[in-house]
Amino acid sequence: MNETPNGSVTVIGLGLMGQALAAAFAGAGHPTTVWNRTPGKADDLIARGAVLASSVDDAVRASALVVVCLSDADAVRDTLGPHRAALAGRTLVNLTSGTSGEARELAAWTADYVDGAIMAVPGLIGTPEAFLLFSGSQEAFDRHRDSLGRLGTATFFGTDPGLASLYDVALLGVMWGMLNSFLHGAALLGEAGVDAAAFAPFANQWAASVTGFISEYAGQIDKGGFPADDATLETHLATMKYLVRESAAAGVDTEWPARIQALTERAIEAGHTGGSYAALIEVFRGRA
Ligand code: FVH
Repeated sequence: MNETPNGSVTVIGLGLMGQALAAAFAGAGHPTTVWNRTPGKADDLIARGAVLASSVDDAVRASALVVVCLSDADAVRDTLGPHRAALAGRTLVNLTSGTSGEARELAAWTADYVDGAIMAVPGLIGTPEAFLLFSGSQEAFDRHRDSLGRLGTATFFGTDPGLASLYDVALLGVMWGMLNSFLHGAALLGEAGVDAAAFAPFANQWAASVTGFISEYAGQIDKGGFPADDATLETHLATMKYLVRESAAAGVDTEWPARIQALTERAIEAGHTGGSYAALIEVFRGRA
């Protein structure tokens, strides 16, 4: 089915995120059909003009673009599996979090499958700050690019349906790494009577500097060489030990910094003496 401007959209799953997605489509003027296992969650959307389908099958058949956002891949299989026939000729965009393997498996359901990952909280949906990652059918994505753009800034990574999910988990790893480090640092400074709010601006400023390291190290990783133009692994290791010792002395949990220290020691033991911090990629690759 070809999309018309402001073409009809179905949203299946009205949890916190699904409601935000449906509200963005309805608010942008798309005729929007919704379905949720628990019907009461559609009330606000109905007030905004969305139509509640009485069955999954009706919901799928209502639109050329079917967006699903459920808890996990099992819920997608349970909900849409019995209605695969109705998907023929429609585009299925799966915004449910999952693994790349699950995405590739679901892609076998229909030629017009696009997998997606949402890098935003529900409150940001419909703004350019929300960024959404897509992969799968190029043709289907192109056909619905404008509609999907209503949700935020959309990026398409190519025809491997698993790529959006891989980017998703890799980016979430970046988030958790940064947040763990901030929380550990806040615990450490908190023992000295420093509020987290006082630490936060410095953590933010330093995080902005670190983004520069990421770009530099990405170049080293892709070239396969790790010249220490800034600081050697040994210099990093020496200062890491202070973080572990300070934590132990303050009664703050040492597991997080000790893990970082252990990874660095493994890189040095594997022969990356004098290399840059980017050499740790070999540890993560399982080669050190
Ligand atoms: N919320 C967020 O900030 C994040 C941002 C990044 C991406 N995630 C992913 O989005 C998926 C949905 O997340 P959510 O926040 O909307 O989750 P809930 O509010 O818990 O809603 C879950 C919906 O899934 C329905 N559901 C669950 N199991 C089944 C099932 N077996 N059959 C049918 N529907 C099912 C549930 O229905 P109900 O409980 O209301 O009846 C909700 O509609 C998720 O992958 C995040 O990782 C969001």
